[in-house]
Amino acid sequence: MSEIFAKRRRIMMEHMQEGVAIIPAAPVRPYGNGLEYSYVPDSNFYYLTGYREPEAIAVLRPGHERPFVLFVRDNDSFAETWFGKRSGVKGALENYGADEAYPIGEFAAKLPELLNNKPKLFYRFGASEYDGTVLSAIAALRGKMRLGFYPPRTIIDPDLILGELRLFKNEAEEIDLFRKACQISSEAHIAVLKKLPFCNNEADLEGEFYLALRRLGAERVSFNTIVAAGVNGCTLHYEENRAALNRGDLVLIDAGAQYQGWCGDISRTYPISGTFSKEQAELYEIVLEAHRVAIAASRPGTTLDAIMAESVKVLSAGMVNLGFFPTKDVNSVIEEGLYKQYFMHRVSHWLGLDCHDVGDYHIGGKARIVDKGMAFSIEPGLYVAPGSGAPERYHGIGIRIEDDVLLTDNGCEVLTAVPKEINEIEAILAQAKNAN
Ligand SMILES: [Mn+2]
Repeated sequence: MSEIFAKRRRIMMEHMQEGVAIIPAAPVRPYGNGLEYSYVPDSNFYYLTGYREPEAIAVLRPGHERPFVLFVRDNDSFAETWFGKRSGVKGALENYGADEAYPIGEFAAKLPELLNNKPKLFYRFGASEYDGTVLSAIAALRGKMRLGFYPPRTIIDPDLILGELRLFKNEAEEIDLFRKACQISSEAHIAVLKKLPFCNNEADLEGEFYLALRRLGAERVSFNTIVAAGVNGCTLHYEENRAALNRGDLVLIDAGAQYQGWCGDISRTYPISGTFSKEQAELYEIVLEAHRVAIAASRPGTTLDAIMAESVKVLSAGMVNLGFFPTKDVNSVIEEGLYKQYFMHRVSHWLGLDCHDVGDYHIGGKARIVDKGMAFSIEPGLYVAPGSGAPERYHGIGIRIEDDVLLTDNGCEVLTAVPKEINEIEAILAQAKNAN
């Protein structure tokens, strides 16, 4: 097990100063009769432990001589025959650096002792199945105060610390994994691009993306893949992915791979026929320019709002030129928010162990100043739904172009690399078709 998890626990405990933190693993989520959704570990729990099995709880108690306690599923030969190997208590101690480890079944009984005389409890209510257990332990201690047992009096959301720690990616080891997740996401996108001439349905492209990311070593998609052909591209989170691909339409693919917990998130929009029509190219170049200026603006000292404003300026000016609005005044299109009919989401979200990563976007009610080690998406788009006020020749076109950036000392590193210039995309599609 990498040292990085122990280092993160030390830093977490320095920020806690005192008290005790309870960080549960994500629950298994059942459906149907005895079936389960594919298991996705909780990122806070994983960040601190590197442990990927369900039914586990990490307890951190700074100042204690055995500060890291891990509750885990114990070994069970019957269950392991059905569902695979478990680390067990022994594995928690030997492989995950736990100072003490117990079977998860003992958590409720041990909790009052763990909380006793700790002034602060770092625990997120409403996010796990243990709220009742925690409240019972607090109540039990409250009943014994005259004997010198005191429960925590202050309860704090651990995300106040973990969100800030996870927001900054400054460890070489974690940056390498993050780069790899973005590289796999990029390679899988390129594999899909090369298969496009031979695909007939959105489902084919989704399948090609999944095949590529699994072959490249990723564990899963970072989020449900979006493959949206033609007018489906105007639905921002379209996930049906089963419509026919019609020559003449664009197809918007928003997909990412998760590698050792780290998430890539890339969107590209391609012409199904192999070449962009005049109208498609006009809109595409506007989105691409909005994407370029946002990347150029991504550096320490700015804000996500300021980066977005750069994109919105380009998108709005482009739409004004193409006659999208009754007015030719770009400023009023921006100030009155008219552009939002065609660009209704934000340009960036934090990115990391969660695709929509943690960390506050505002400080004191204002957009926070970004700094080295922060990572986010750059994803402007234009979505011209049929029935909108735009010139009819643009109706049904949806375009998004998304890359992932990590802020450096004085700019940013673009972590993702998939062709996005029109001539590059058309050349690759022509070459792919001819190679077969
Ligand atoms: Mn995104």
